[in-house]
Amino acid sequence: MNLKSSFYTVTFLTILCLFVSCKQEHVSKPEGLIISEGFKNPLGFYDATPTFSWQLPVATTIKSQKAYQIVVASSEALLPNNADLWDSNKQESIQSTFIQYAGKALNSRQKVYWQVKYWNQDNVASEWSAINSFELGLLNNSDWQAEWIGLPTKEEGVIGSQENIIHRPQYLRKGFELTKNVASARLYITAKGVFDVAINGQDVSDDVMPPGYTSYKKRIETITYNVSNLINSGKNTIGVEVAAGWHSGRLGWMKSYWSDTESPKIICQLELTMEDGSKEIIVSDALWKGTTNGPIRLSEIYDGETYDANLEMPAWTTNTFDDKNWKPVNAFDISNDIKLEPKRHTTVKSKITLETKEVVEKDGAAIFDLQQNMVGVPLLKVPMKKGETLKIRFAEMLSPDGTFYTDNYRSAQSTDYYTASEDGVVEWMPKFTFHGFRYVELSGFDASKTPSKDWVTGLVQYSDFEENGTFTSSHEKLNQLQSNIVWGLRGNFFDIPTDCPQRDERMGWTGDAQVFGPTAMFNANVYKFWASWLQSVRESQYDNGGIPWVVPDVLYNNKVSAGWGDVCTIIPWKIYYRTGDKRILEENYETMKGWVAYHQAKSKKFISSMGGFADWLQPLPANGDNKGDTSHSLIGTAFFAHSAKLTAQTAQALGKTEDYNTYNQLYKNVANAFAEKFFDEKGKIKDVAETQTSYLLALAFDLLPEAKQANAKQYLLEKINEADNHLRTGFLGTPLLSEVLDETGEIDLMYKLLFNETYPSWFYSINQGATTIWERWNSYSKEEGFNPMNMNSLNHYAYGAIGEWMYERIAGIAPLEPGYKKISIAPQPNAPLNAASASYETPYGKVTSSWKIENNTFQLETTIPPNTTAVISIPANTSEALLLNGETFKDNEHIKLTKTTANSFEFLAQPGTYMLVSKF
Ligand code: RAM
Repeated sequence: MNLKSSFYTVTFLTILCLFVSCKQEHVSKPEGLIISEGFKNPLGFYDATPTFSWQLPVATTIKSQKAYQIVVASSEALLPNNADLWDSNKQESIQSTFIQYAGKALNSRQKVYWQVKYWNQDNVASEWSAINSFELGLLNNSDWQAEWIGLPTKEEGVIGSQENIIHRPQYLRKGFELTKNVASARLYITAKGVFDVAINGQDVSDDVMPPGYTSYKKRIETITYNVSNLINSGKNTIGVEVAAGWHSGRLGWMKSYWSDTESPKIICQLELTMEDGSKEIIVSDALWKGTTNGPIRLSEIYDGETYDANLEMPAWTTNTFDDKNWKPVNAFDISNDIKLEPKRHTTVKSKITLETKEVVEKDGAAIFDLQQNMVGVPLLKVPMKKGETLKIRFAEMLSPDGTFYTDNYRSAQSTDYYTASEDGVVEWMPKFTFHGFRYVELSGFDASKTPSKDWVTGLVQYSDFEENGTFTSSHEKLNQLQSNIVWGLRGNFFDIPTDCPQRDERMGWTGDAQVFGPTAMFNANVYKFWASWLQSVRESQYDNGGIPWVVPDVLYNNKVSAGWGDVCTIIPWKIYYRTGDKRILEENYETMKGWVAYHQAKSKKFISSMGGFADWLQPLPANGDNKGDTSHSLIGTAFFAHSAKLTAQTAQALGKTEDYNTYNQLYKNVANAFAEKFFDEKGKIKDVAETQTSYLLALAFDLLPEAKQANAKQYLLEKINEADNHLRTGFLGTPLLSEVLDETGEIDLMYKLLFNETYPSWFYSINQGATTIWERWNSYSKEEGFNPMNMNSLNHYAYGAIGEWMYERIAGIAPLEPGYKKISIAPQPNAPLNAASASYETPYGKVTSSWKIENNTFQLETTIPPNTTAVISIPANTSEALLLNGETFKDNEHIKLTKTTANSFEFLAQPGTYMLVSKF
């Protein structure tokens, strides 16, 4: 090569490099980094082998990922080039979610830093992401040097409203002295009960009723707090309040359980790293002191809280307080039977504030209306006279005469009391209880003052997750339904998924969870919430494979119900489909198999005799039974087949071919037996009651041979028609209505059912003033008042299961492949709607679908996130023009027309935003 040509070569290469690096500059760094089930930079993390996920930023240069590299190190300074824990190296892979950590083993307390970069579709590398971190909690019981401590409250012999033992809340404290300066401090803590902790007079956190509710006999969750800023060199004091909570309080209806409860206790370990690098540790032990003579006299989840300000102990969590009259606590070794594990989802917090909208005075009391049924506590700012007691009552609704409707709280007293120690405005909220209410009634306040709205504010409390899906439409009542669904979610995700949040129940009913789970996953970022509860489900499974009615199991009655226990196959599968994370399948696979074996044990020749709650609360049952009209055996057999099928699908996803064959064959055998036993050769129900739900189960779970299917569908339509085009379905049938009618092309009919205003229908309760989903289709009516049954929750999310169809089919956003790697945008417009839209945070980023009908055109605007593709389908008169972003549609690199029928266009779209307009 001569000088001149090498000059040209160098120049050419320089220009090329400039061009490439110029291009590289446009490939911005990954965003939205999370680990495992959706944690951002967590502290006290539970998972020593996490997965890593990130999102590609929205930019025209970024369509998809070709490769990635993750680096993990023990300090920030080592990143990205000297990762000492793990360097994945460049991996040719489109996967940007749930990549398994495969580096050095990580230990309790370890803080780990990580970063990721990716190569886009043109193999151009992005910049490195921001550095993220996670710090592990105490992963093993052997990490604990502390002991369980507490006072023997059981011996105090205080008896509650249902002859239950009341454990008075305890105040526990300990002073300690440090000679060196603290560089960093971690407090590891939990309770058999619920706790609140302060150090040197300052609250450690705003968590509500930690640690939350697990299968306490198997596992108690621990919480980690960064308390570096609260500890001084010299004297310090830590103080912990502990109340009965779920662990030692009244729960369920098992008297034997309440009377047998252990006195509440705490365990905590304050680990300090001093500035000189030395370590110190302060633990809960027999040297702590305690009292039950503090201001919280009583605290029960169902019954409420009683507070006496005369017993306040100012500054009891500071060094100046004298605890000479307090008693030494009892201390107990931790046992290995109960695992202490870092909490694997987020604690409950006060998330939303609701102002009072209206105040009325009645018989010397003041009633505050928040105009929204909610769950949490009131924040009170009320003028009082010294020595007077404020009585705080709650109700979800008022009776027509303006009095409180509390029959539906059943034995739950749900009443708080506050006794004032001086004249003036009292500011207070209960700490270790929660209520489900729209109305608050106060009596006992300073009668010389006129009640005003600012006396009561509602603090809405639920597990600290973010909402991540939205739905709205052109129809006010449909929007109210969406609002009711979301409020049902907020109200019943109080650390575990509950059936209802207000009466003497509030338990993790498995059937309710099973039907509402998928809708919850759209509305909120609740993967970790479900994964955590599923751990309790696994821990609660009976030895014979049965899954209890409620989880955690406090009924201890060894009873099982078809359609309830199936939560252990249905929810993991639904989560997998929505997230794409196979770990949820791995974790739950053995439980699924155990459950299917239980089904099998309850069946003869594949026909089930399991029984249970059946199509719970079906409206207008012929026999007046809460369990409805559908055959229990038919329901049990249908769920047997369905769980076998989901277990087969799981085996397939996990690459277990032999298991797949076994369970798939089992599903087919059960389905055949089902079709033979319950359907005649034409596909009509035989020998048992013909109900909407029996046809729905058969069709939704794919249990009929093709020859019978079409007819079965016709019989279903006849049943619906007989009911004047109204639903006749309870907990199990209702979620299947939309799925089956949609799949069989009966969109018109589904719209009819959804927009029905008369009983039974979703809008019926809205017409009666519902601001949440009700337990019964007719929990209340303007004509007839409250349903006479006191099992009548006005905040019961089960029928909110319709939400899934609203987002997936009315707005039209659904996964076509696990995790929304491939997305379906296929709205189903129909009268009376002329617009609807939804957005959803997929693991890859935000997807939106927003349509409206205007001047005989159908207009869809949709955004497809990076690293995904979408199949878009829109209704159209396809003989007329089609516009893309205002111009005549032409195939391009981003979007291609793949199919045209007489009344629809179908496209394959790459990431981006598209405005499609068709004649309609
Ligand atoms: C009631 C609740 C719950 C339901 C059970 C069968 O206690 O309504 O929602 O699952 O019954």
